[in-house]
Amino acid sequence: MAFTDPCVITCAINGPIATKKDHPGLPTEPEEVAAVAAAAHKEGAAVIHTHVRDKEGKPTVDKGRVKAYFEAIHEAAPGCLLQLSTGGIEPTYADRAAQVELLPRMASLNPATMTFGMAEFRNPPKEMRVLAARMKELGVKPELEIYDYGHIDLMMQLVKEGLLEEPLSCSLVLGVMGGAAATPANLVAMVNLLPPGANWQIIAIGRFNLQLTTMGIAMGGNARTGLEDTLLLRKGVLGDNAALTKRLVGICKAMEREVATPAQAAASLKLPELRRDLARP
Ligand code: KMH
Ligand code: ZN
Repeated sequence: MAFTDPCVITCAINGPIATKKDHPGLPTEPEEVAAVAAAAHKEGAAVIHTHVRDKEGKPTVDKGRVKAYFEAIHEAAPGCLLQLSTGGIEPTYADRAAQVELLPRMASLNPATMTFGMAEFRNPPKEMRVLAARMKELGVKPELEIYDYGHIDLMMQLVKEGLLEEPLSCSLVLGVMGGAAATPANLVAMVNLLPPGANWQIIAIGRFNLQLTTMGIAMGGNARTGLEDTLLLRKGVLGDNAALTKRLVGICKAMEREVATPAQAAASLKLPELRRDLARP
């Protein structure tokens, strides 16, 4: 990736962990998710990453609910690229994985099991390989979430096994308790370990979100923001998805980096042909 490439901005609008008690604006109902996605898309997010919640706000893999989210987002923000999470702590791995049968354009793929704050984030090696193989078969682009150095080796092992196709789309997630810390040294070292031609974005969790994301943009990477990554715009001030997206767009502009349109993002991430996007067979 080059500094001259347009920056693909993803907004991760809700995540699987925060609740409305943590942030009253956290979108969980399909209409809320759609409104927030449209606002973030309008500010410049080409990609919307979402976790699906039930009526009580708890993570769910209910197919009807997943479809309702995607139909609502397509309606409110036509053109934006949708990325469905197969992550999360609560549903079983098999249930999380089954969501790709609904044919999102992209979905997360987490190569490794790890401690995630006080939780266990389970991605068992055999089941994870079954999911990778199925995504390849269905033409669902994996967004590979890399939380630590060894996850890069594991990802390359999957390439060797023929389960992942290059160019890879890697998310370097820094700042999770249980993964690599959000430091400039870790970001630079991990970028240098990626294979030539890989696309990467920085995901910086919590306190150092702004600084590390800015650094990723300055390095020519893509960038993610949104309430999944940080609930705050700055110390003591709650953020929202549109405001967080607008801030990243401002940083790109200040550095004279173009912000990618969805079409530019789809081309640079080498997304498979749009054959059967979710809710749009
Ligand atoms: N928030 C975490 C449990 C993903 O979207 O695939 C990580 C996660 C990643 O769920
Ligand atoms: Zn996620």
